[in-house]
Amino acid sequence: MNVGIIGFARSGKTTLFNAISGAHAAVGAFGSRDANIAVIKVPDERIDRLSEIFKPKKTTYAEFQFLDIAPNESDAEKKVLDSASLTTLKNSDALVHVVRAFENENVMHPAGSVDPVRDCGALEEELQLADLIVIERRVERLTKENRKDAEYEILKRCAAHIEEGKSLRSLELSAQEANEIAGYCFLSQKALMLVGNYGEESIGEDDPSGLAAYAAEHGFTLIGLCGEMELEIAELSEKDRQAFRDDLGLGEGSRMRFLHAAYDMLGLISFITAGEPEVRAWTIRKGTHAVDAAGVIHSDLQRGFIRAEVVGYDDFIAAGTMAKAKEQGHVSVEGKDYVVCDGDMLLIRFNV
Ligand SMILES: Nc1nc2c(ncn2[C@@H]2O[C@H](COP(=O)(O)OP(=O)(O)OP(=O)(O)O)[C@@H](O)[C@H]2O)c(=O)[nH]1
Ligand SMILES: [Mg+2]
Repeated sequence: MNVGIIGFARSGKTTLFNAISGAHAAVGAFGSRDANIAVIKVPDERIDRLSEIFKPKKTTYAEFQFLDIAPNESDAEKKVLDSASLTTLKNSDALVHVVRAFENENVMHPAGSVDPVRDCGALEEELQLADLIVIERRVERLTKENRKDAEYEILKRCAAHIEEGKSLRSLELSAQEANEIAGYCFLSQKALMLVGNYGEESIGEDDPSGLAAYAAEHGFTLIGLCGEMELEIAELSEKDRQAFRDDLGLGEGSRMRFLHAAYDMLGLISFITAGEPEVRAWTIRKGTHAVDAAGVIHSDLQRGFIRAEVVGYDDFIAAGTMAKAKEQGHVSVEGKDYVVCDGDMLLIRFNV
């Protein structure tokens, strides 16, 4: 999973990136001119527990890759994203828009004032326009070649949708139509989560900037946090961290809240493989069939799939060992079409 962090210059992208990844990328005016990249392991108590039981040679957590997009400072038009960033983001599975909601007169906002709802609209529009340019170029080409085929029809529909001021995310497509345009990796079609970066003074206040109402109206997942404080906390020792959070009434760490929200937004779940060589979590979308889950592990397992032996994590823990779980009838034998559930422990039988 690859998540692109975008937002206006000085909105706190790098601050958030550091807080969730434990990286130490430079913030403020000295920030990098290139995107920062970090891979973070998704904490998972189930994997911890299974590692204790199986004592594997290797333990592997699910991973998220984060890309902290550098601000566009060259462009006279004051776009948030330059063309290099737009290209980079095509490979992202989802976008996170860090919206500045903190006041700080020492930190300039490129638009001159702090207005979260305005910034959300502006960024959406940029993503839409970037898609529209791609669409128009392609439509022109198809028209020249006199190819008014299925692709042409669907692109025309996409263009009309954007011209109404809407993102492709909200365009209803059949599976076949979605497939037809998947190769374009349209930016306004990607799942997008909002992170409101609030000032310390806003902690505990209800929707101080109107961002929550905006998110609800447009169906965006929103998490609110105070980036600067989260970063300070992230740099404390583990012991001090929770005490500090409890003191301030901050609840779960930004990293966990962020990851949970991202998992939800993307409709992701984890399944597990456990054995002596390795205990490992794998990330898939909800609704994935066993044969496709096998493919996430290795293409051979997908190609030569025979069956999956499945036990839910809780059932396994209750039984204590695989043999007992079998005895108690908790291990089922499933075919290709079995829909994998969160926490399923899978053993794929295959033959190539
Ligand atoms: N008061 C306050 N300042 C913040 C907060 N988050 C970030 N800042 C400050 O705002 C400045 C910009 O933060 P960055 O994290 O570098 O923002 P950015 O979006 O990565 O900026 P660019 O990479 O230049 O686009 C830094 O001086 C931060 O310390 C916050 O929650 N509250
Ligand atoms: Mg930055």
